[in-house]
Amino acid sequence: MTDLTASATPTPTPSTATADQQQQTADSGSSIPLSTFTSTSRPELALAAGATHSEDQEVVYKILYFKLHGMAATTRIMLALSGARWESIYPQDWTNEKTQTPFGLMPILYETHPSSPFSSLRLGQKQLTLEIPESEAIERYLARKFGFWGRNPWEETAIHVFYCSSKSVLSLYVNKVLLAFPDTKARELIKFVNKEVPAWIEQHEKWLGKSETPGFYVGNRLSIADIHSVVCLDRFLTIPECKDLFSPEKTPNLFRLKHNLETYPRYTAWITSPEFEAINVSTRQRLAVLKG
Ligand SMILES: N[C@@H](CCC(=O)N[C@@H](CS)C(=O)NCC(=O)O)C(=O)O
Repeated sequence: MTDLTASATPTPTPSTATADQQQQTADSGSSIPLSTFTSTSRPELALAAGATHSEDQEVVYKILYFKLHGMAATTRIMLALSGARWESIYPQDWTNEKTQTPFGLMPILYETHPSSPFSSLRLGQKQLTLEIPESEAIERYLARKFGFWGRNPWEETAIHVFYCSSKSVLSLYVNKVLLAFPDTKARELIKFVNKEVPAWIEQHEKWLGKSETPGFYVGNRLSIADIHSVVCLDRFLTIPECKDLFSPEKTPNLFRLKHNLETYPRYTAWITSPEFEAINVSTRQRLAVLKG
């Protein structure tokens, strides 16, 4: 996807480093951790990834992305809901930092395991940082880890269907509308508002209307489908041309989903935090530029 960034201030980062130097970088605060995706042994990575949230409370997560909601919104919400130690980190000099990331794109999740008793490998002695690129891989990884995924193949599939559907409609908005050439933007927006959003609403309302527990896509547990659809709904509510499509009367089930998520104190704490508000402000500024 095209760069949705605002510009950032330069800070040089070393281009080659030993594992220990990499770890120092991870600990130094301002710079992003250096890449371990292809440089660390597979058993170590698998072991770290397999640790459940409750097994290793000392794990620290960092999510690297621009100071925008964009492709990090759902990940940040899952991290906030999980109760894990986490922080958002932002590029300081993306042009240089980009070359040290797996695909030169964000978001990237860094999961640092400090010295940990459960491992017979290096984790026993040293900390290890797991690096995961690709937004969908990150989201699905965290959904599994934090229990926002299904408990059987049918639940997983239902969750996946609605999660993917919300991902598709959001990426249509970004790619077809926001990033359209100026002469086609207005036409693409009308098509999006008249066709794509109503189709999304119809299927999601229908499914949610038949939920065993109102306010959830599946069962009575929060899932990545619930979270991502609320991200989607919140985004649509900021598009003036979309606003009339939504209301508690017209789309009661999507609003129920949103209100249900708002009953989770950790979620509310995140969306009312100063950092969330700062991300709101820069997202609004960026969208204003892209809308033209
Ligand atoms: N397939 C990737 C796409 C990520 C992507 O396009 N990221 C953009 C920001 S939304 C980016 O990092 N742009 C910076 C650049 O291209 O240098 C994912 O889902 O994570």
